[in-house]
Amino acid sequence: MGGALAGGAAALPSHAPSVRAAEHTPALAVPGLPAQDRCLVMGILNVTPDSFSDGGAYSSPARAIDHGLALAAEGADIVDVGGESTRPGALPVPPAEELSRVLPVVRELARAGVLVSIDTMNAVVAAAALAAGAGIVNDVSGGLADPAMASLVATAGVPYVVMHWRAPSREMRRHAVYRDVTAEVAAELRDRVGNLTARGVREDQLILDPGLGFAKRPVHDWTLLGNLGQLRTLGFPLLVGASRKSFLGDLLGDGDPDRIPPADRDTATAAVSALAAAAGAYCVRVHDVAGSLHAARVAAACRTRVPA
Ligand code: PMM
Repeated sequence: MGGALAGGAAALPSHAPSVRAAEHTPALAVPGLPAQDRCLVMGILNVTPDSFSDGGAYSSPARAIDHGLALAAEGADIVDVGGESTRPGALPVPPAEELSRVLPVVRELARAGVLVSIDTMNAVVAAAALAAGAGIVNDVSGGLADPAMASLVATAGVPYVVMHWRAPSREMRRHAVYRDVTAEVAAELRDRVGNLTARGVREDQLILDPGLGFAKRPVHDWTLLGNLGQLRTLGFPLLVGASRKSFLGDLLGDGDPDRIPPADRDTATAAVSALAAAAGAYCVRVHDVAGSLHAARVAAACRTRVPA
């Protein structure tokens, strides 16, 4: 019985990749973020009536605050508060509306000692959230949507998540055209870094994100996930946001994502978190914190608990 395993291991070719070999020490520390010997876990808190994955569940401030505290209690290193849905086809939300959704939640979570990131493309919203106690800006447009974002982030000096983005949600589908998605995403992220640092943002503030599902088809999402090592050569910490996304529904529903509702994609999300962490991701952004925290710990243990 046990021989099957031993035999299988002996039969592996010497160049076979192993989880341990693929794991990189998360040596890229980001000032302002917790130092952990594992991939960080960012819990998602969408204070919106219309997000694809949890739309409406936390649209009242009281319910959102309770859920943010629950995410932190589950072990989230960061709670990411967003007030504008970015689902494909979504329309922009006026800044005043976005502010009224997120500010009471950011303020209360920060007061409770939670490390909050503000998920916004709008510099006015980011500035108000930082003033209310947020410690990180997460901008799915990587500074492209609002030209004022770079100088705000440069002045604030906080960690800044720069996601790969090509167009607003209402039109992103038609931008999902690539010849070599990994090379193009890497080049476009490199371009963003150059633009942001030229405007005073420090390199050590930056966390890069391939933007799964944003102007991407499932094949692009899988390719980027499979090539995280190539994106790591950009030299920045990577954040991976796969949680409950359509490419997981597409896989589990055998080509029909609607067969697998977003809330039934958490086990697959945790599997992605384990693989991303093993490939050296710095942070994963997820709805179900407990599953991905276990995944991140397992990936770290494959590196740290193996006797030399
Ligand atoms: N995805 C969504 C929203 N914000 N931020 C980052 N950095 N990366 C992502 O992949 C990302 C994000 C959309 O997903 P949601 O509606 O479940 O929040």
